[in-house]
Amino acid sequence: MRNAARVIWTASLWRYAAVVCLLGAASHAHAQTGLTLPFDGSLTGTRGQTPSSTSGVTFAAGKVNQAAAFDSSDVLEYPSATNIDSQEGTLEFWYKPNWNPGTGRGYAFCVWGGGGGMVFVVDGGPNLRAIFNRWGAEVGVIANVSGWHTGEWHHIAFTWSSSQLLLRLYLDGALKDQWHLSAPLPSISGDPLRIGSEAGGSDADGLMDEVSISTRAKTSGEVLDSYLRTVGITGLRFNPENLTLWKTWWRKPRLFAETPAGSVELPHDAYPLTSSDPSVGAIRSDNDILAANVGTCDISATFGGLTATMHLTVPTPALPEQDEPIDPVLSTPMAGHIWEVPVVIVRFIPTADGVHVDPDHIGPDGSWVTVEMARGWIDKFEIRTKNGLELRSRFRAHSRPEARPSLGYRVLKIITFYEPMPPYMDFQPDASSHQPDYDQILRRINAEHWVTEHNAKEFWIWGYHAGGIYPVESDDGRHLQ
Ligand SMILES: [Ca+2]
Repeated sequence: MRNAARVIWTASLWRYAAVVCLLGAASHAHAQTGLTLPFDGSLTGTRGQTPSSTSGVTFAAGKVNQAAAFDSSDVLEYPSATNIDSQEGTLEFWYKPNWNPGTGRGYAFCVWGGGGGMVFVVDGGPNLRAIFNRWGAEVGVIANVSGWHTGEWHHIAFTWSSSQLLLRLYLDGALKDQWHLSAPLPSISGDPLRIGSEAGGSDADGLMDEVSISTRAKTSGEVLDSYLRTVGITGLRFNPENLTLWKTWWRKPRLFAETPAGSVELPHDAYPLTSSDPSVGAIRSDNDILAANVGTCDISATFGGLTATMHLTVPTPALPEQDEPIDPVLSTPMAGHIWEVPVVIVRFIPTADGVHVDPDHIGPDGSWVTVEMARGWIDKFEIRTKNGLELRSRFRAHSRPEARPSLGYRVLKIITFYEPMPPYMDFQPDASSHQPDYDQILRRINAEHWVTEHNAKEFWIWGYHAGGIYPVESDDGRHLQ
């Protein structure tokens, strides 16, 4: 068994050469603090630490060689000095529950300190959670685990950092919860540090393996590396592998590691991107892709010695963007107005052939709509919108015919893009429909210039509600009545 584990280590070392280099300073082999418990037939830590008290703990086949088995009468305690730090730390381990959700009882993995101390448990929910400053102003992180099943291994990691004022909880390599502290954590003094049970209380009721406590908060990339190093990567892929971005759009790609336990999305800071043609697909400093020019290129990412490639297409619009003539009704605020409201208007009319509005973006019901029809409708709606907003800004006009419009709208510019709207992908990226990415739209038209140089107070954006886009809606449609 030991030889088998060494093979896994060796095989994964070349895969993770890049990551391991980054982690060199934190390598367990050289750590002077922390507690690493392989539980391979022994309760002794890798620095030679022996339990200060133990009874009843047995060993069973583990995730890596053997694991420690805990049930209700078991005790396993270590001195806390140099093994754990109250201000900065990471607790990570593999866990195989002996139970299915629905028991309503709690399970304890690690406990240090009484009042002001820290506990790592599953509650009756069942929720995996850490509680810090116990019995004081408690703070913590939590993740529901009602999808667990008895006999399944899971990788669990908690990090805490008073210097970053941050608590984090990871499950199977992925960040599940975080909490921003308003103050440093309380210091904890005294012994013992309990593993696998809380004396006189809950126990882990299952197997714990490869328990590692370090005295600094590991990064998301390091936690993921711990997880993947054990499960092994069988492949690396982008999703999607073919990406279309219109010129000026930017996007964080999504990279997944395939493992025997399923696919895991890698955090963006865990892999560098390269472009086969930066004049088409530029890699920006925050590791996203900017569609700099029309064309195609390949974007690649390397992680753990594997490389994934996606094909980027930056299409040529069927029609070039257009500065529209502005009707004098739109460029002239209503007579008698009190406040002027300068406006910039942006229109998105996606078209594949330059004649019809693209049914892919407005839905099959709109296949008969031509670009010219859509333009004509928007022309009318703009005038109607301006008049509606101005007329309804007359204070108590129902009884005061002399009431002046408070607002007088002046349209400064109208620009039409014959392209889809950029979707906002940072929120619920797996959803089939997204709100428009207003940041990308406003930056594209240099909204800052219109605000600072021309005093623009509103931006009107004409789009559509189909083809993967759902705009933010409000009741302001009443102005159109
Ligand atoms: Ca082990």
